[in-house]
Amino acid sequence: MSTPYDEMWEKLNLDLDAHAGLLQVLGKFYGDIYMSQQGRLRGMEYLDFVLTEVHGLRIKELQDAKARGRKVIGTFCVFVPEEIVLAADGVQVGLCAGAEAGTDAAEKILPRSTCALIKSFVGFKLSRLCPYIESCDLVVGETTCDGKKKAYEIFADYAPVYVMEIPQMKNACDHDLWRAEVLRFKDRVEEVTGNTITVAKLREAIRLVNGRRRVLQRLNELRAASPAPISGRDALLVNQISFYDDPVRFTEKIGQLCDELEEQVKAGKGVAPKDAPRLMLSGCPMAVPNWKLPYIIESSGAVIVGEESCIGTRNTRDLVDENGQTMDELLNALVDRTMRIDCACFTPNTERLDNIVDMARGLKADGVVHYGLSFCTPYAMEAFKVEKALKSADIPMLAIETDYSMEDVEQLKTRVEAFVEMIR
Ligand code: BJ8
Repeated sequence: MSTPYDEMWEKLNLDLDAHAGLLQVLGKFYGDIYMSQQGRLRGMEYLDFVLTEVHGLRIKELQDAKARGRKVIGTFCVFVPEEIVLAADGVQVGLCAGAEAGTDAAEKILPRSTCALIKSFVGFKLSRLCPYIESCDLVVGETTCDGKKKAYEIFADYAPVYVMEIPQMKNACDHDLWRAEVLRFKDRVEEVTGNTITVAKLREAIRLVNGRRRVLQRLNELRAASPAPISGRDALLVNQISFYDDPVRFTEKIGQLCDELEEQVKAGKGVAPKDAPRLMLSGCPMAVPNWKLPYIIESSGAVIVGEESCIGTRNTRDLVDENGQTMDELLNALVDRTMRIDCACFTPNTERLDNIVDMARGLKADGVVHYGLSFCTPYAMEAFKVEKALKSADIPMLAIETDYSMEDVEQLKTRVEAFVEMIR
């Protein structure tokens, strides 16, 4: 079936047949997991629309922006400072992928024992399935886990890759290293976009991205209410779309969604019964369309009230100080915020343990599901410490390791249902 976007996708060199197959599967998956929910909020219609148009209208917007001279920069990690890209009048898009399509192609150039997130973005590129990657003027990698770091070396044969060095510790010398990297990135972004970043432009970009973080903080705070006013699936979708959508429009729309949520909370209404077990997710990021585990959890009678993840609060918890008057002060503020990110790639990473316990208590979570992608060593290792910290706080934890395939759905269901029953 032809669509109004076929010509655009063809120009982007997508494999049209494989891409049509992907969209068909995505549509069915979305229908089953999202549209089957009862009593959904009005504000979610916007998110449904964005998701339906995620490879259509949004890509058209990116192409139009490119035609006007703006550059598109793709990223895989919340360490990459979007504020710099926006201050240079660029557009930043998240490229992490959460689908199994393309895995076979990826496994021809990567070991099978690579996490699904990495295989997915490499597979999307090799199979010509992702219009975001194909729209990028620059793809920014980073030295976080070993898998990503080495995958970018291979990926550089297929896309214009630039890699930022992320420190592994948080001492003064690591701050200096990261500051130097942020400066190097600023130079590269200015070169790619042809625009000079001024103090005024950077401050404006910081305010814009902070605005988006604030609205997501507001959403997260509303989820502390009982009964839970929004499903975990819908909240995850909001976080996922924050990496693709226009930041101004997204902030406005999510503000409206929060207004609606506030009304729900005032009226004592929720999406699940008041006594439904409240679970929090913690661990690896869940990129679009990775909705498998949230669906299993919420189909077992529990409700998800928070995501301690980069596609969740790890990306929105801290704001950048907006008061800097000079370029130095603003860049220092950017560096300070990013150095508070508690990714498991850091050692030691004790602040993550405190943050998880605080978050679980703040959201009145009855339990935590720790989510690790198979072959992700940093999060798998840290799961043991997380469990210990939660145990001291009397909060039970279930550790799940999985990938993007559907093979283990029944097994996961059994484990999640047993955990939910235990909590009840
Ligand atoms: S700051 S979490 S976005 S690196 S799941 S690819 S760690 S093997 S995604 Fe991440 Fe930045 Fe950290 Fe956040 Fe490696 Fe693990 Fe795969 Fe991962």
